[in-house]
Amino acid sequence: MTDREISKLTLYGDSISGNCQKPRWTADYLDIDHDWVEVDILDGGTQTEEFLSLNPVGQVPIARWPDGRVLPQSNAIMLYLAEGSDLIPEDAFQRAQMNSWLFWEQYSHETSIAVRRFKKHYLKLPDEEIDPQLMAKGRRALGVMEMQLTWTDWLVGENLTCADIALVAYTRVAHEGGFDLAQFPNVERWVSRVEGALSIGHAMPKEGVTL
Ligand SMILES: N[C@@H](CCC(=O)N[C@@H](CS)C(=O)NCC(=O)O)C(=O)O
Repeated sequence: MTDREISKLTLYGDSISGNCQKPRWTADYLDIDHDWVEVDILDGGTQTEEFLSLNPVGQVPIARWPDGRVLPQSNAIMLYLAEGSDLIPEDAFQRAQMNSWLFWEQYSHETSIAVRRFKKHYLKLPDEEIDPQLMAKGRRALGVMEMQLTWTDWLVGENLTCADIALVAYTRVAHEGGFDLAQFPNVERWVSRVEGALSIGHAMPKEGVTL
């Protein structure tokens, strides 16, 4: 993997991971030419010596450039790729609001919704073996988004920003973690809006997932 010759921006990620989709969707949306290298997290792909030499933390996504630069962390990669584009508000306060959602996503949303999804959908753990706090915390997070999206179409400002991309990543597949998005109708409508803006398929509950 490290020996691989790269001639352009290369994103390493696992397609089942919302975190990994964030930089990929951003690059696609902005027409940034890139290669994608699939790294299977369930098969230990992030723990090989080769991968650890790129990211000692042992996590995807990472972005790598031909000049040797490597950048981990989904939101950092997304922000770097989106620099100067309409995905980042020009107004300083709106930019701060976008960042506020991004920090919240990593602390309060991803840590409940993505974690419960991983345990339920991928590790196939029965509900009794999953920390009940994850459901409670995830529902609280969806409630916060529902409140915001009752008043606005996008999380910040009048159009799609990095905040929407970050938050939609796991919200659109929340049903795989046992969350019922029908109870959050404004969030449900926003998911379709963001999926439409990004030209990605709709992750339909009960009909499998299009990532
Ligand atoms: N805060 C990081 C989280 C990255 C993360 O948790 N990556 C997971 C996939 S979603 C991973 O690589 N897990 C494999 C492992 O820990 O071995 C980000 O947003 O990029």
